[in-house]
Amino acid sequence: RTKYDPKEVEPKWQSQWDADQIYHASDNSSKPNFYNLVMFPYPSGDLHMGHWYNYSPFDAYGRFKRMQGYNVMQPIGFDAFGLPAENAAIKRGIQARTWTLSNIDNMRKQLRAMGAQWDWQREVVTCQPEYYKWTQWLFLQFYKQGLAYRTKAPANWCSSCNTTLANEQVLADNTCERCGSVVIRKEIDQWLLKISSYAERLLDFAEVEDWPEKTITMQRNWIGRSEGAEIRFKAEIAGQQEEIPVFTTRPDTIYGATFFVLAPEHPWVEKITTPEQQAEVEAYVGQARRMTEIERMSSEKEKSGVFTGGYVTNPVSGEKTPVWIADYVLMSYGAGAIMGVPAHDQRDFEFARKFSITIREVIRASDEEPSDPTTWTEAREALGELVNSGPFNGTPAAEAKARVIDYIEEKGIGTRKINYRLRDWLISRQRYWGAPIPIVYCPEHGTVPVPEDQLPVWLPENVQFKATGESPLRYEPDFVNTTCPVCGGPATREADTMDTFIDSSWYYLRYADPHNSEVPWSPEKMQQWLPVNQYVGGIEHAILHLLYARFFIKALHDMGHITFDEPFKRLFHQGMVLGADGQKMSKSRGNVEAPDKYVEKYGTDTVRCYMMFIGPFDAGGSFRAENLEGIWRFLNRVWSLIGESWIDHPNTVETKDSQAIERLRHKTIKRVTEDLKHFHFNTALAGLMEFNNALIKQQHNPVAQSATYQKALQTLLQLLAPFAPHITEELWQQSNHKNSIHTSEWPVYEEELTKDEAFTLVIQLNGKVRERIEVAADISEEEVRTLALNNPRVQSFIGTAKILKVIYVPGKLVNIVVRP
Ligand code: ANZ
Repeated sequence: RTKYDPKEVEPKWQSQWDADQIYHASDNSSKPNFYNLVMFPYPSGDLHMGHWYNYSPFDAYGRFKRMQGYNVMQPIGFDAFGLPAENAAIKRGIQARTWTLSNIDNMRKQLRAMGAQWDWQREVVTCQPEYYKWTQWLFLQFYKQGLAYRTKAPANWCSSCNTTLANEQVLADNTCERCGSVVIRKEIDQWLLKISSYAERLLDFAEVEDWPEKTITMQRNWIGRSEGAEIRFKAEIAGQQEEIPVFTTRPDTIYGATFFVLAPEHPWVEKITTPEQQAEVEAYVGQARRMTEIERMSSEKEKSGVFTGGYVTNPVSGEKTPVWIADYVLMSYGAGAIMGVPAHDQRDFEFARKFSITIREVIRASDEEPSDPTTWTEAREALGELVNSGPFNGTPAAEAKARVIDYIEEKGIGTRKINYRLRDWLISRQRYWGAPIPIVYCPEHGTVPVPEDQLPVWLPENVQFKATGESPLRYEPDFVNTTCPVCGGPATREADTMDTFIDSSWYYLRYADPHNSEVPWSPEKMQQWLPVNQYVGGIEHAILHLLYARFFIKALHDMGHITFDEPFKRLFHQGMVLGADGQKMSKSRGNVEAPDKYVEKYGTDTVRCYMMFIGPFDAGGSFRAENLEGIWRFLNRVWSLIGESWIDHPNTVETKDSQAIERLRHKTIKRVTEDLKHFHFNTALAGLMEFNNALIKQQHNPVAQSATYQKALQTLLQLLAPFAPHITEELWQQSNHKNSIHTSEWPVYEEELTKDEAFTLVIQLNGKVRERIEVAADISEEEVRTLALNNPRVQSFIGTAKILKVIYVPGKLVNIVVRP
């Protein structure tokens, strides 16, 4: 009998599977299609522990679905644009393309070595012109719909990376996600996608089948819907009657608005400020510019602000209200101005206390005595009724909001309004390694989209990198200088490239039709494969990638390019694989483990199974190299069990143990099937280990000669196949199977046989049947005695009689002999 040698077994089957193309998903299968998707990797150069942790269980799931009879598509590709390639180009003088493609080559090898069922014919690489041509095409579709627009906007600017950053790339401490430098604000012409116009639609998850609740909540909070009103305050400026709107979620508190605040960047600041206050106001505006929104909004920060000298009139109460500027009011939210209601808003309360502004209570609980608000320590969120509110006095708080809104709409001084925190998506990057934005600027015709038949706008090679803060493409005359598609006159190209989140917003569509050169995808392929049945990836993508992808799908749906409305039916987030010390793996902690050396030592199957055994897939766990031994021994035991026990021509002698083995087989099928359905890989493996142990126990007993036992061995291999695809394939084919185990049918179980065996125990008293009860098959004599003697019916027959003896006939009856 040969030793288990993964080095021999694994490459052999990997080439065989490739040659037989068993993992290629046909577009025309009679089986139902199942699209199993995992977030594609960035081609950093190496598959790390996290990839293995993510991909092994994901692949096991896909294999399970295939064996269950689905035509599974499980593609892989590379998210190949982005900063690291460009940084390599700058630092080491390597072409970004060369760096990227050689990393991809290496990672392809590693991905193959993993033995996952990748459908390589569908590979997608986002930096290839065949792909980014369609990324550009998509941009043009958004542009045509008015969903892509260019504007001067304050951008997060990292002086070290020399680029703008999306809000999401700025960390909470206002530093750059990539390099850690402080991020500043800068006004610059940029392209944005109007995701904000999809805010309401994106809040709706009705079409989603199974998404983690926490991810839905994160997206909803990120979108940040607020219901309230826009109310226009009146101002007299240079003798003119003007109106300045505020956004408030609490119109019911309008009588408590004792001051008014403009964001420092608000266009009215200049106009409303009196000459006496001008110097102070200007100094404050300058100071606010140097701060981030996050710093400005911090509740820790002491309130600051300056009086402008100007006043506005409250349109409901008619009260003359002083106008301040303060940095806690942001220009980018609502109307960029607020009515300050210190009695009921904590920030306003702090502001009013600091600057001795009147605090007027306008909502009071009915059982509360009036009190002096200057003695309060914080704003009150009382539920009660309106007070100090003129004609609204006595209105219950619950109704007040709607009543005031009705009133202001009637009077034409404001409107109901829903506001969202979600900002438009800034997609311009002043960077080289991305898809060029397909726009041309003509002195005559302004902004002109590149005609679709001229795509792709090629990304040139050998560009010069200069630290200018502008895209390197701006300094490539061959790229920048072009002709206007409208008039043919000299024109210049947009030099910025697109955010790579655009690439990843649609790659899963392309997998369905990867080689189509006419259209980005055909409607038939969409029909066949989309939406994605199962998506697996990290929770860190809960709001960025996953929200952008949903936005893309909804917009494309509305444009008529696709018929579905949600990209991913089911979503699962894997946990994180930690170092042996329970800490996140990181270079600085020195606890990083490279999977390759363990693959080298134990083989892929052991590493895969170990990844799944670490802990619940959604919880993650610690990677402890010494624990690989346990899995290695398990696979070796499977190897020798099958090798020694499989009989070519069983003489099918069943024994008294056959039934127990058959029951355990059904139980195990049920357990593993249910566990795999719910991504409980670790407990499924535990079930397989128990099954294996039970079979080993009987290995040298007569039952091992039975057909039942042989069938159990076969089931063990099949159930283990998704976890350890190579060893099971080897043993399967050694055992005279002609086809791959991975295309065999998943074993089915009978519910009846998964239950513990039971029989009806007859209880007699002096030979007369007095009771029948159901008991477990393996019940002991001791238990039978206790059950029989404590049975209430039996006891009533015994009464005060003396028990002489209890006779048990196993599996049948118990007779109690008594003397009256
Ligand atoms: C008066 C008021 C009274 C408010 C009260 C709250 C409580 P959310 O829920 O986040 O949408 N606000 C409006 N625009 C702002 C801006 N640009 N910068 C800073 N704060 C702004 O918050 C809406 C509330 O935040 C609005 O309702 C407004 O304060 C403030 F008892 O108006 B409120």
